[in-house]
Amino acid sequence: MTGPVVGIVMGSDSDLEVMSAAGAILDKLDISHETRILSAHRTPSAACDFAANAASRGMRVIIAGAGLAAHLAGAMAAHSLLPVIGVPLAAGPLSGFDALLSTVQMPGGIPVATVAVGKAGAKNAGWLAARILALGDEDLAARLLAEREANEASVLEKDRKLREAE
Ligand code: RP5
Repeated sequence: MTGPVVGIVMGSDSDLEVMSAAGAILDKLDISHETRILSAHRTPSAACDFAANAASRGMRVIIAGAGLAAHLAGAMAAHSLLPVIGVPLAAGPLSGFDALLSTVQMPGGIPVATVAVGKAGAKNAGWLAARILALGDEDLAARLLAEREANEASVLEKDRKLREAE
């Protein structure tokens, strides 16, 4: 049995509702994943261990979501050579702007691919992880293409219905 190829980590259980959108995209594309609550600040050793062991456990991408002073994605990138996708979350009075800057403003050499704040970002983290994995997986690339075509058809259908109703 093969293990999860994507690790989804988040700083708190309060992030779970938004971050579950990343897992939903991976489920749709039949990509195995593991979800963990790990904090760069509250559980630094466990977060470090997860990142350090992810590649040897068979993971190929890490998605990390956190709010406030969001250092989780950076901590993942510091302790692993896997591609890390950071999802800034709106968890306080600054509505995610704090987490956006904390996640995106990484020093040179320790990259974090940062997506949008909140649920759109969580979804795109799933899609981006799939695109990375699809580089070495033709079947997954075909599933991604089919999903994009279905999405296009669905929007065009909504447009057609709207015009019909006018
Ligand atoms: C961050 O602090 C977490 O990622 C979360 O977004 C935020 C608030 O956490 P809780 O106080 O709700 O546990 O570390």
